[in-house]
Amino acid sequence: MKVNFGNRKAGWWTGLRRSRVAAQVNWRDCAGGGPSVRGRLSALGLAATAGMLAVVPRAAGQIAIIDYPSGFADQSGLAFAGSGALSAGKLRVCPARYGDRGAVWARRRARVSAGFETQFTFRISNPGSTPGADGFTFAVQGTGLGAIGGTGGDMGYTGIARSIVVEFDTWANGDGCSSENNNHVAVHSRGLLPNTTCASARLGTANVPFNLKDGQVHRARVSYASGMLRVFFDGSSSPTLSVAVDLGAVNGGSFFDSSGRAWVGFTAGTGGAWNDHDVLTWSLTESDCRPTPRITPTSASACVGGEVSFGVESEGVGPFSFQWRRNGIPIEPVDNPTASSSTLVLVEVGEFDDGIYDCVVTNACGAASSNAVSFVTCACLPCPADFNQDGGIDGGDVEDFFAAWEAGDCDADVDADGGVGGPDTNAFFVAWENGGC
Ligand SMILES: [Ca+2]
Ligand SMILES: [Ca+2]
Ligand SMILES: [Ca+2]
Repeated sequence: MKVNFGNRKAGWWTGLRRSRVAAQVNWRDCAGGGPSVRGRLSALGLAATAGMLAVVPRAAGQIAIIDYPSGFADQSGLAFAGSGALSAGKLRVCPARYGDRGAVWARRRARVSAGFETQFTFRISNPGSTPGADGFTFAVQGTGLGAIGGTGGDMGYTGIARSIVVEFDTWANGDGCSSENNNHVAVHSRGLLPNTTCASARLGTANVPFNLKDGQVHRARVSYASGMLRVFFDGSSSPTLSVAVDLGAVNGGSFFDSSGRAWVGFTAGTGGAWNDHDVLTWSLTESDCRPTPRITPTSASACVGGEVSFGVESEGVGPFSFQWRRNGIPIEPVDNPTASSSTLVLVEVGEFDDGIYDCVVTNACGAASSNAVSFVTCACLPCPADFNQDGGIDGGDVEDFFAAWEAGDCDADVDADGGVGGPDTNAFFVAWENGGC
């Protein structure tokens, strides 16, 4: 290596050194001793923050998929069966007339397998000269939008295979089926087999603390979480009925599709006595069961030619698939086979690898992106005195060193401690004044 002492300007760099040290103090004050990658990423026009990417990590919680908070003016998302119909902005699931039945289903299937919550207001009214009958159900089924069951005490659901219902029963049939009394709530399912109001399908039952067919508007809430189906009334936080049931394996069978979804809606029936069975508002949220990917470490650097790896971990139900991205652009597995695995490995790294990385993780519930992490390559010069690597040691090296140092570029990490700070200037000048490495 040629050492060019001729270009050294005694005194010039000493003053520069003092001013740069002062600048360094300010930098550390402002940046709080931030990571060495900051400067390089800034030069790339990037910021090491998660918000930079178009897709942000998801928040755990519920996804609203059915939302009719003030009626059903728009019925495009609904399917009707039997005598189910829209009536003045309400769902008239079954009208007040002799021997009828009806059903209304949301056209969009709900992913109820991982948990859901639904709320609806209902009114059972207009009995005419009869005592009023027979009741209605909130139903979950894997049969189809045309699903409809029997009339009368069958409440529009007896006969629907692959279904589970919460029945609101207003008539004591006295035939061993739906016969508890004329004011109860119960859960019925036979898994893949056709459902029935009879005891063979009864998973739980309870009396309702008010008169279901009093002609007033009532609110029901049905939740399913952690293997427990619960029914609440009129804003109460105490469930009227709680039933332990695995919706994915009732009688050993599942009525979900491969994504854990099923149709949800209402059925109702009338017989020798009748009511209007109306649903006035309805909402349903499904539990967000997408992955929750998290990458560690959140930033990394490596010497040019070195290797680095990022791992992503995710809670939720597998199996998972992975797609790593650099600066928001998917990395093709043909270019890097680890881009479709849980650990991204970058080998023989160079500045072309610098950037922001994240990973999109997908399971049966959908896709979610991880936090964003930053990566930058560092020169890790074997001879930092010749900072610009032109073969000579002179003022040009001082200038280039301080340009990198001010930018926080990890190339200026001369003492190789992982950060860019005051000790690096000392380390640089020790090497530079010695005129070699
Ligand atoms: Ca009944
Ligand atoms: Ca040089
Ligand atoms: Ca350093």
